[in-house]
Amino acid sequence: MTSTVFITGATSGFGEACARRFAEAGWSLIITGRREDRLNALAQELSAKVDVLPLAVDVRDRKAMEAAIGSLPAQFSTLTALVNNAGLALGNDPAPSCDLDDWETMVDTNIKGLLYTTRLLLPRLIAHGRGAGIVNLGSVAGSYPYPGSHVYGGTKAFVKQFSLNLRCDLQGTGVRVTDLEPGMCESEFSLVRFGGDKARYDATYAGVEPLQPQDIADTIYWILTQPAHINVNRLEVMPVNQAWAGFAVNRQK
Ligand code: NDP
Ligand code: 8X3
Repeated sequence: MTSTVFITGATSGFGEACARRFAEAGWSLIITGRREDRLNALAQELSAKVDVLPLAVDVRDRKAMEAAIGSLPAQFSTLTALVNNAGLALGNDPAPSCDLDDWETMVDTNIKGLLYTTRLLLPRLIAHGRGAGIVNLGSVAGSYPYPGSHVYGGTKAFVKQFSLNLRCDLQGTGVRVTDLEPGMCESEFSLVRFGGDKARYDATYAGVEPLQPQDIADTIYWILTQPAHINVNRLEVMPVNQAWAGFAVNRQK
């Protein structure tokens, strides 16, 4: 039987690389994202190899998600895998000067969107049972604090704990859950974070040799194709040139 993966945020970065990686391995794809033109172009390209269903939907829109998932064709009554990838960071200014709308958008996308997708697809993953799996895109920002990470890091800490908690509730179903926690990876992520500022994007990655979306797609594919008795709980991946800084100490004059 052909395996099927549902990937959120497949219009760029990790999600797009993932769609290509799984198509290469012959999996059927359900791909989502808001930018319909990109989604349809990817679907058209990959449908030369595998079955692809594009769903142009905003993960923050609970009703639209319910409608899209509720009307999946019968062939998708079971799902092998879910990659909860859609997400974003907005800005990295200090908390007191942040826009509350940006904070809300991160919470709505990275937390609530991931929850809607997960809850709505759980019955199909459980129907597949043994060998099915969920990979949630957490981040090193969910474990290590840094200035300007505030809500973004907070959403990824939620994703980590939710993933571990979900594992407990899925005991006996055969469905695996992984929190994948990448460090710096070169993608549109930084263009989105810095409001399209290409100079800040370039400065972010300059001289680092950051991870590439293909690296993360290969890791996700590896996680989801482990033997059915193995659950990768959490996996941190960083570029060699990224590590941790020390504690910040404020010295009184
Ligand atoms: P990109 O900006 O390249 O891709 C983000 C994807 O999410 C796009 O396809 C975008 O599609 C989709 N998306 C964003 N908001 C929504 C929404 N409201 N509804 C539906 N889709 C949405 O970023 P990356 O590929 O780098 O990031 C993917 C995930 O990995 C994110 O969760 C990010 O937090 C996480 N991550 C990224 C790291 C990095 O350094 N790049 C490191 C660690 C984690 P569209 O705009 O078309 O809707
Ligand atoms: C994004 C990785 O290092 O920019 O999740 O916080 S980092």
